[in-house]
Amino acid sequence: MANTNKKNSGNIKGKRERYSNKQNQNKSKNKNNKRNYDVKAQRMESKRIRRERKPVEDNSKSENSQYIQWFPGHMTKTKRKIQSDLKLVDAVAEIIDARIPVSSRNPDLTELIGNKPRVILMNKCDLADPSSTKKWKEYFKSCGIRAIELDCKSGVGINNFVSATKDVLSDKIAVWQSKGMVNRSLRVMIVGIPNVGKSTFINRISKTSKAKTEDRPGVTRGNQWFTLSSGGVNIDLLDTPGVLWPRFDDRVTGEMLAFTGAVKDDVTDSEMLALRLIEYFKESPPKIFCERFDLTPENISSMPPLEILESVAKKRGMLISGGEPDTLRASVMLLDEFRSAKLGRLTLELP
Ligand SMILES: Nc1nc2c(ncn2[C@@H]2O[C@H](COP(=O)(O)OP(=O)(O)OP(=O)(O)O)[C@@H](O)[C@H]2O)c(=O)[nH]1
Ligand SMILES: [Mg+2]
Repeated sequence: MANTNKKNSGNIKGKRERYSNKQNQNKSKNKNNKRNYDVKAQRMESKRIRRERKPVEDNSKSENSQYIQWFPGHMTKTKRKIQSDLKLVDAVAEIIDARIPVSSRNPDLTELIGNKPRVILMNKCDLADPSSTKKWKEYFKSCGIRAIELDCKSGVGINNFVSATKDVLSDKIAVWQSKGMVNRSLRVMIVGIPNVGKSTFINRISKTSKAKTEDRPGVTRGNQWFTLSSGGVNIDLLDTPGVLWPRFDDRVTGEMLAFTGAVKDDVTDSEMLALRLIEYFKESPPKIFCERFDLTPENISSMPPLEILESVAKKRGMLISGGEPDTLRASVMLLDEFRSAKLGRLTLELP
């Protein structure tokens, strides 16, 4: 801890300068970065997802780089396995994070899934802003995509899964019935980015704890079948490891995935990440954030993010030798509080 404090104190001035340089650099990039997420047909989705995340200049080699990337070797293997197992399933359930419905959709998966009937499960709704979730649900509906809201922690919305899956498989089910296959199981592959709740969903719907879950990305390491019965229907669910894609199309996507815990914390700089989160808060300061740290919306819009972070550290008594605010500890705490919705139920991306 002493080492961390020393390092922290020595770096604060440098960080301040680096951060303000980076902010200036990014101002113009952010304009170009504005995403226009307007998918009209499911067929062309993956291409659109890529196109709509406009690529920005690669700054990954610059000193102030926060271009987050995480694509360990096992994800390449997982993609291959998903591709080969797709022929075994009738439908795919793509689990996304209700707080970041754009960034939590892996364009590579969308491409792999192709025309396979698919349901989108907007999970972690308990952490997202309810009115934004409603807008997303309407948005997906307008695109002809079946999407349901889920909170796998409490089980809210779980009962809608079977009816949604039956809906997208209605043609196939009619064919099976005409052939007298009345009790045929529905085979569904569960896919999504890491840590989004795929295994938790399987445990919740099967009322067991057979699938391993943990609050960190990369827990499930291989495809695994689970057989269950729900709402009088036999279902075979295939749990898969979370997959990201080899190169995020822009800086924002990496940040969103890091804010929500889909990317390993080891590959990110907590302070830079917390400062970026504070920047997002500037647009519309969350009420609970203001209350928790004795800040007003006016403070938040006028103060530089680093000053806000310092005031958060002071408010929590997080100081290093010499009375300087411990911005590293405050950053870790802030990200943790965002992830657990202690700063309120916040959705970072709107349709
Ligand atoms: N608040 C909240 N937490 C959830 C929800 N669903 C899952 N979680 C938590 O999210 C964390 C990750 O869940 P997992 O089920 O392991 O996620 P996964 O998608 O299987 O992750 P990988 O196997 O690593 O790809 C766990 O701590 C879960 O308790 C939800 O709806 N709400
Ligand atoms: Mg898992």
